[in-house]
Amino acid sequence: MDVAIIGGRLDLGAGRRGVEMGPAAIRTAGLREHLVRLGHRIVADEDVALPEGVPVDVGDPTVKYADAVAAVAARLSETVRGHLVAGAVPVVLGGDHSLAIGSIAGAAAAASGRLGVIWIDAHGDVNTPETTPSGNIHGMPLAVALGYGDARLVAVGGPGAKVRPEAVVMLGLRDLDPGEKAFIRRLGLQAYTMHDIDRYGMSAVLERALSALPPVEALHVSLDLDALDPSDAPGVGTPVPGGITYREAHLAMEMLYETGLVRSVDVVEVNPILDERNRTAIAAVRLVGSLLGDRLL
Ligand code: Z70
Ligand code: MN
Ligand code: MN
Ligand code: MN
Repeated sequence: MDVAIIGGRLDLGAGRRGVEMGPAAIRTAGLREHLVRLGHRIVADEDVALPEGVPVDVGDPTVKYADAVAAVAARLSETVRGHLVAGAVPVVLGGDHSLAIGSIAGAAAAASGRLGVIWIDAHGDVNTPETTPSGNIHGMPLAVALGYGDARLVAVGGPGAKVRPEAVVMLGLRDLDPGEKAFIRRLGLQAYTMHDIDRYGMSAVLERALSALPPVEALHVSLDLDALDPSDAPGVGTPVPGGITYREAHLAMEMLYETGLVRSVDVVEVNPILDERNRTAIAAVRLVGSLLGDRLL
């Protein structure tokens, strides 16, 4: 496969700093070398950051730094769309999860609207300015992709929703705000919590989730490293106990690869300041490998 590595140097969507160094940590953990070893061709390795001249203002406290986040997301959207049209798989390194506003917009544009999104996260990231407890945009990107929230964010990469509710799968949930629970129920999203994974197993949960998806042209996999258990991925801003194991995460990546539909990827929320010996970034590298076809035998 042709792979484009895109560093998303953004932390304004998160409540704490440091996550803008995630791309450097993941590169240092050997992403390029690992993908080359697997037989892929790296066709680009670049960064997307805040355009010069865009003021960094908190602004509305219910949607902090929205102008700056929208500016980065708009750039990322174009970058992702460009690589997809050229036949490469964009791998977006975060950075905070608000980057997914841009990557999903770009992926949707390239899939002519027939996009599926697999959101792997401890959190729902479906808050809106009306429901957010923090004002942090990294708690909102999936709602934005579905067409809900701040107009500046929803407009990134073109007007309106980028994915339909039926084409979304959420996996690994264990820390949802009250407004997020209501949102998930109202839209009827396929949402699998840790309860489901413990009860039925990752394999059965993912099989069911994939078989319930409508026909899609492409899958975008958005992996927040805080979906993993903090014992396997300590370097994240909001560790939540009781998460997906390293083994379950790899199984999920392998099963997603087997669909043959994965066209774009986010690996986000890696915060090297909070990590131990870059373990979380190393896990991220191995997981991207599994998602792009690494086989044990
Ligand atoms: C909470 C909020 C969050 C991380 C997403 C948490 C948001 N639901 N935190 N990803 N790491 O503030 O909206
Ligand atoms: Mn947070
Ligand atoms: Mn997230
Ligand atoms: Mn999260």
